[in-house]
Amino acid sequence: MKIDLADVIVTSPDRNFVTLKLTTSDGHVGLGDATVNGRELAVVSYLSDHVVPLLIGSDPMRIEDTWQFLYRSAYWRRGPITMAAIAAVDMALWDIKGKAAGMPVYQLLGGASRTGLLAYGHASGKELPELLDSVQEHIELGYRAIRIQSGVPNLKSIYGIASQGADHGDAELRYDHEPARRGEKPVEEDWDTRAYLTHLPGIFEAVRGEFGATLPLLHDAHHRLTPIQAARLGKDLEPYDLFWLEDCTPAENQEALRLVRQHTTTPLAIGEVFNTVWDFKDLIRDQLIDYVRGAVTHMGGITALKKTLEYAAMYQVKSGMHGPTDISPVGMAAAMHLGLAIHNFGIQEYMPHGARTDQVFQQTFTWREGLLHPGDELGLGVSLNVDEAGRYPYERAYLPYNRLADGTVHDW
Ligand code: KDG
Ligand code: MG
Repeated sequence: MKIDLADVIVTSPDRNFVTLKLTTSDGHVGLGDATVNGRELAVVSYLSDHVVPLLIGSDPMRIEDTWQFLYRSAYWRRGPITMAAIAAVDMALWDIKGKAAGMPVYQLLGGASRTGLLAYGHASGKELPELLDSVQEHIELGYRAIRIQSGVPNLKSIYGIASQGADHGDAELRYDHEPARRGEKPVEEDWDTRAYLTHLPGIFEAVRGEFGATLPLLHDAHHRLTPIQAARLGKDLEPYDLFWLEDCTPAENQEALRLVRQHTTTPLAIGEVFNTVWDFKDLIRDQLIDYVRGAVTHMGGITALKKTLEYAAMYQVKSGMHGPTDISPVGMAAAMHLGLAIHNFGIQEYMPHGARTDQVFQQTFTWREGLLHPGDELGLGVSLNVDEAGRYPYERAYLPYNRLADGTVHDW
């Protein structure tokens, strides 16, 4: 069997997605997700100009060898664009291997370690009543774990608040499901760490007061704090028993987490913007985190994230794979197959994709009683309707960015 065709497909049904489609000489099709939100065309070029010519004629069964070849032969290693491109190839090859073997991918990875994947959804509100309603809605939707994001007094617009979609002129779009805005320039938002740190503990107190002590609650600080601010937040949230505090500091400085860890027992999750095991290595070895947020799409594929999670398992660190809507249905399927198979699964982030996206990508996963399951179709279980994809050409879109009151650019 040889790889005959490699197509890079860009489609923008509800948002931009980059998908690699490999077709083999005996007719198997494999799909891989290569979406990097706001930088999609860079991955398109990396794949089309540099990777596709290397794949044509090669053996699709050699997943590990292809990964090592693409990673090492480029000489220039790591980075979000390179690793998303490698991830797409890797996913597509697992998809093909599953179809050729007559098995869903999770069977190739060792088989199911559980009946389904605990998933968390996003509750949010500009004000407390909107947030409490949103938590209730998520409970009714079947979520057994819920992320809590709240507006902050005097800040117009911040990451993670669903109803801000309407403020940005698109009532159909939940802002937390799609913070990237179509347009020529990124939207500017505002930030005030002091106001946030003062406000948030009261929000968690109110949520616990309304919904009780047992519901697992999560929160995303989205890289905006210094280590000592993050340490204070972790301590202040201890009475509310969080499942995790996510991305409390910018992810580049691994050492920052040591300071946070020394001060708080609030569990820590990090790594949605990480690309390789090297970004996680010290954090895992020194047990500075509890959950690995890496996505299959951004960590170089199933092959690489599986190894990272096996290393994490030695330190009782669990998976918490990134699953916003900018991970395509193909990337989500890969996450579900991997999460079902590994022993140290923790939780899966899950936001449903929009209706147009579901027309472009036919999915076979199930969502029952708060648990996801990738289904038992061969391979990853996702197919792509190329004609439907063609109806939605790429549209330039950027993630927002933050400025402080004095105009300084701040982490978003
Ligand atoms: O593209 C950026 C989003 O994926 C990110 O902002 C979402 O932080 C996020 C999360 O935890 O889902
Ligand atoms: Mg996050």
